[in-house]
Amino acid sequence: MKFIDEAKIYVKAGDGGRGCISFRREKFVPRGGPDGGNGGKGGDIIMRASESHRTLLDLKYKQHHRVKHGGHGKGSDRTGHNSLDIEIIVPVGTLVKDSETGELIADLAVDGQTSIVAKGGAGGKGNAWFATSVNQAPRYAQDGIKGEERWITLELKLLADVGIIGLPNVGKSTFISKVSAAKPKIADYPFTTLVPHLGVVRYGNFETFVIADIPGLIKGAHEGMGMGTRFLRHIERTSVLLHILDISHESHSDAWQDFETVNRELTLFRPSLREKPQVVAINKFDLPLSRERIKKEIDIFERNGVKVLTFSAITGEGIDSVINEITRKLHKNEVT
Ligand SMILES: Nc1nc2c(ncn2[C@@H]2O[C@H](COP(=O)(O)OP(=O)(O)OP(=O)(O)O)[C@@H](O)[C@H]2O)c(=O)[nH]1
Ligand SMILES: [Mg+2]
Repeated sequence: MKFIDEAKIYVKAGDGGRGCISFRREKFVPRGGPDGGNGGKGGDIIMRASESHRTLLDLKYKQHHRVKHGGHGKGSDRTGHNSLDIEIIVPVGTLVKDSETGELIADLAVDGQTSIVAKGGAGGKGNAWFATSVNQAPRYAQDGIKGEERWITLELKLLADVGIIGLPNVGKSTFISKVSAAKPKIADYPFTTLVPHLGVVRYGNFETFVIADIPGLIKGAHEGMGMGTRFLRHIERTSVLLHILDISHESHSDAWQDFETVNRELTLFRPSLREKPQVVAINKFDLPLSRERIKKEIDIFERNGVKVLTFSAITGEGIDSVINEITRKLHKNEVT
């Protein structure tokens, strides 16, 4: 399924039905009183978050959403019927904004949560409603109120506790596939991962956290290099980042520089992302070249006051310590 995390749609709620002007006509009643019924209410447009939806793809194909107007009032005091609401299902984590003003209408962060994004108009009153002792035969009725209409922008920001960051090819997807049931594509070339993937990690007795694997970042990503930085929004709601590094390839310069490159892109995208606690870990520790170089690399990080772990996403060595460090930081975040 295609992963779409942005959409712009037009919503128009139902207009209220017209009130009716009518007078009773019955046998043997020469001048019957007013009996024009009220118009029915126009239906609302409601947005509902659902765990069963993962993308905004449906809304790319259907951009206009209109609700029918409420039924018009009729004679014999008959009220027009209310028109039915329309429900638009979106993935959990969808932000709804007014396209014109940018105002946040709703943050649908919980399964089943709903928000009315366009309110239907009330029906107009029929002439029967206006009858009083001094005006027993009013010859007027109201039109229904117009239903709200607007363009809205939907932005999906996945909900995860932990986000994995790093240069391309460092083993981010291999890690998530090892620790969760998520199965993103893994390959020995950069930019294998094109869209975010979520995985649920089980640890301790019955505890879990959600981790997000995103495309790799490179220098200049904020200017659109590589995959750019737009997918970084999907880790904006995380509380901890796992920063994976790789020192195994021949041409590798130094891990500290890679670490700084990725962090700089985070800062340029949004400074608050750089402030999230990071667990820093060097992958591919099964490879001799990685082991050979490790001491020098760790020294540099230590001098800069950054703790570094080592692991191998393929053999599994060191993965437990990485998970422990992540959960320690997650729990620390909860307390403070
Ligand atoms: N030897 C070894 N190879 C690994 C390890 N982890 C990942 N790899 C290999 O590194 C390559 C890249 O792995 P991916 O998991 O696709 O890397 P990624 O960081 O998700 O890459 P992008 O999605 O392109 O950013 C693949 O060929 C993996 O098999 C490891 O622990 N040891
Ligand atoms: Mg990947």
